Amino acid sequence: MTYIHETITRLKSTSPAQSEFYQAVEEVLDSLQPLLESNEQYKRHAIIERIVEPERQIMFRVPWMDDENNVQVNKGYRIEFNSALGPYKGGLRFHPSVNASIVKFLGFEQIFKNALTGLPIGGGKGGANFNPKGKSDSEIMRFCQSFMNELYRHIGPTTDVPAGDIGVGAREIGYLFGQYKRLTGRYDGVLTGKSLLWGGSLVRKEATGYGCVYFAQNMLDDMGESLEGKTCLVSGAGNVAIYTIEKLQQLGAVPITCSDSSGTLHHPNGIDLATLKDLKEVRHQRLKAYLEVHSDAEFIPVSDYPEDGHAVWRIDGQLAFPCATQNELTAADAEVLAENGCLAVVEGANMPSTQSAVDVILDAKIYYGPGKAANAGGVATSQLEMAQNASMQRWSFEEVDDKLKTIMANVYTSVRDTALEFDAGNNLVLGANIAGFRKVADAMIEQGLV
Ligand code: NDP
Ligand code: 2IT
Repeated sequence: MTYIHETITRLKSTSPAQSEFYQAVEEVLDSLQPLLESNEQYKRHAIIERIVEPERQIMFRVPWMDDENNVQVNKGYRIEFNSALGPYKGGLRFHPSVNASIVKFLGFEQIFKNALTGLPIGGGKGGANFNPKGKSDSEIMRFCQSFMNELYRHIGPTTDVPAGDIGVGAREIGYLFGQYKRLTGRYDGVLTGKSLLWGGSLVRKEATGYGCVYFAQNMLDDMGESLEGKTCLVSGAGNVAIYTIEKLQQLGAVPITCSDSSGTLHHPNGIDLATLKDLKEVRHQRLKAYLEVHSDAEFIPVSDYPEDGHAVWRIDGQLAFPCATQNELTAADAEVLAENGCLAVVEGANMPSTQSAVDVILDAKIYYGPGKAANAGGVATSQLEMAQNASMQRWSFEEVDDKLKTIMANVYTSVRDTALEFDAGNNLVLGANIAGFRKVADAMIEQGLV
C-alpha cells in the first residue's frame, strides 16, 4: 500500500500534471501487491522505481505551413518507455488532446500489453497535439513530413518501430514512411500498419478489432456462453470500432451502436457496416449522415448525453466494447450496464473505463477484459508485420489471422491463469498486470541495472 502512495507522490512531484499517467500507474501497482509481497527480488532490484520512469522521452517542435501559407507549430512526442523485451513498439496518436500525460499513460500500458503478446517487443508511444479534422490532404502530408524530419533520427527497425493510433491510419503511415525513406535512403520495416502495396501485412488493419472479439470469444467460452445472437454496444467509429463490429457480425453477434466525437448512433436492427465504412473510411463524414440511409436509426448528439457519462452505455445491450478513447466509460455508465444485465465489458480502446468504473464492473461480477489484454491483437500483428519485413516474406490472410487467433487465445489464457494463481477469481485486471509485469521485470533483472 505505502509503496503505491510513495510512487504516486514521487511522480506527482517529479512529473507534475500527468493525471492519466498516474491513473495507469496506480492501476498496475494496485494489482501487483500480491506479487510484490511474495517476491522480494522486485523490491531489491528497484523495479517499480525504474519501470515507471521512461528510458527516454523525446519532445520536439513540429513546424508546418497550412494551405493559407500560415506557419503552424505543434508539439511532437516519442516516449521510449521500456526495451527489456525488444525494440520500443507502439503507435503514434494525432489528436488535439495529446500531451505528455496522455503519451506516457499510453506508453506505460504498452509495456505490459506487448509483454502479454509473448512477442519480443518493448513499449513506446508517440504523437502530436495536431488536429487532423478539417485538414486538407496536403496539410496532412506536410505535417507528417515535418514530424518525421525530427523523428527519423530516433527510430529504426531494431530500435523503435512506431505505428498508428487515433488520427494516424494508412494515409499518415504512408507520408511518414515516404519521408523516412527520403531522409535515410533506407527501405526499412521502421513503421507498421503500412499499405499492402509496399510492405504492409494482411490483417494488420483489422487486427485490433478482430483480436478484441477473439478475446471476447475466449472469455465467453469460459462462461459457457457464446457471441451468437448477443446484442453488442460498441463505442467509436474508427479503425478499432469498425473491425470489432465486422468480426462481431461474422461471428453471429448483433452490434447496435457506434459513436464519434459528435454523438452516438443507435440502430436497433444492427449496424449496417457497409454504410458505416463508406461514411468513415471513404467519405470521412460525421455519424449523423448514417440516418440519410437508415431512417429507422437514432442519433444522440453529445449535447444530449447524461452529465455523468456517455449515451452509448445507457442503451440496453448484453456485451460492451469501448473502442474510442480513454475514460469514456464512467462509474455511472457501469452501473447502468450492470442494471441492464450486461455480461461482459471488453476494451478495444486504451484505458476507456475510469478507475471507479472498473470497480463497479468488478463488483457487479461483469466479466471484464482490460484493454492491455483485449486490444493486444493490433500490436501483435504489427510484430508479425515486422517479422515478414525482416525475412522479406509475405504471409497469406489466413496465416496471419490464424496466428492472431492463437496469440489472443494465449493472452486470454495467461491472464486468466495468472488471476487464478493469485486467488483473484476472474479478475483479469490483476491477471493482466501481473502476467505482463512479471515478464518485463524478470528480463530487467537479468539485464542488470540499466
Ligand atoms: P481512430 O482515429 O481510427 O478512431 C477513433 C474513434 O474514436 C473515432 O470515432 C473518434 O471520433 C473517437 N474519439 C477519439 N477521441 C475521442 C474523444 N476524445 N471523444 C469522443 N470520441 C473520440 O482510432 P483507433 O480506432 O485506432 O483507436 C481507438 C482506440 O483504440 C484508442 O484508444 C487507441 O489507443 C486504441 N487502440 C488502437 C489500436 C490500433 O491498432 N489502431 C491498437 C490498440 C488500441 P472522431 O473521429 O469524431 O474524433
Ligand atoms: O495501442 C496500441 O497497441 C496501438 N496503437 C498499436 C501499436 C502498434 O505498434 O501496432
